Amino acid sequence: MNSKDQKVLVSTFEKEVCEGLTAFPKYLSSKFFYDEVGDELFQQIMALPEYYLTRAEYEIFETHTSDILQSFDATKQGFDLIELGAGDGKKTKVLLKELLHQKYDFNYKPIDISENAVDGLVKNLKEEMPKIVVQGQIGEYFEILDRLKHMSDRKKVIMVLGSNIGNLLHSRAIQFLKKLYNAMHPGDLLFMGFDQKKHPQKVLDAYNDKTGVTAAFNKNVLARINKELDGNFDLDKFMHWETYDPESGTAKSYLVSKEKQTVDINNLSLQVHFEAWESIHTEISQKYDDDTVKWLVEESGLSIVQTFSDQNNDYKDYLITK
Ligand code: AVJ
Repeated sequence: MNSKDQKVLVSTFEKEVCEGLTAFPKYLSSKFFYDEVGDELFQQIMALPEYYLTRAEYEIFETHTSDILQSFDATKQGFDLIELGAGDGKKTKVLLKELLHQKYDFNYKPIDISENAVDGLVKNLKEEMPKIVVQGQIGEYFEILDRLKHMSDRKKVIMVLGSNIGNLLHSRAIQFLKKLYNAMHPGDLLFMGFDQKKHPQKVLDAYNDKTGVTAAFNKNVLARINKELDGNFDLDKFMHWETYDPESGTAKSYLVSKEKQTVDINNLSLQVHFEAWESIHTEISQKYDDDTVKWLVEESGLSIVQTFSDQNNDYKDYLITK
């Protein structure tokens, strides 16, 4: 085997773990939270009293169902409903039920980075709503977008819910929106959730719950390195730390080493040294306001048509067009 072949065999996970843990300051991408354990922990997060995001978007779907569907397909010409980062599809089911009920002509294409999540959702929909044509796909946002353009010639309504875009820095969010722009034809729609700026304490609490589920979720990336790359992280020697900057609207998650230590990652032949209180940055969860969303959207060549908000104005879904 030559070195080029060998490189191909190195997974993104291996490559990025190596890059992130040898960098200064250290970082790991939040996309690696989501294995089977991580999916389960995220389910628990969505049910936490502190994690308002899911309930707020659920409320929007429940109170504005007809308006939202009307905005998707006013002319009833039929469309493909494509959901990026579908997860368990709990919120989307509210819409799917009503789309069926009102006899809209549509296919549902859920896409997620977690194979586990997509398989579960497709199976579940087969049982609960057998009439819907569902085509699940597994992949990362950026790679999926390249496939999206050629996926069908019907009108597309692309959904990115849960403020999933909040994991991207503004510059990457614009790249992502530009890619969506390229995948869209005029008249196609994008329906996107953006968590809004609010009382800083409320944001901090959402990402630092009392029961420690978020801490376990954050540490799951270390557990994954132990499992998949034969590492020996001692999870008790790290603590979860959350910050929120009300000016930028950026919530950040870290894992902080409680002591000076060295960790082996055998499959990478890597030793990682930590000074006491050294951090690994693991996630950003961006909070927005209308001006910022408008800027991101217009910077990408798209425009906002309409917004839907919960009663508290904690969270907004934006209907966007090319
Ligand atoms: C799924 C990316 C929207 O950032 O709010 C929840 C993930 N991280 N608690 C978020 C998450 C910690 C979540 N997103």
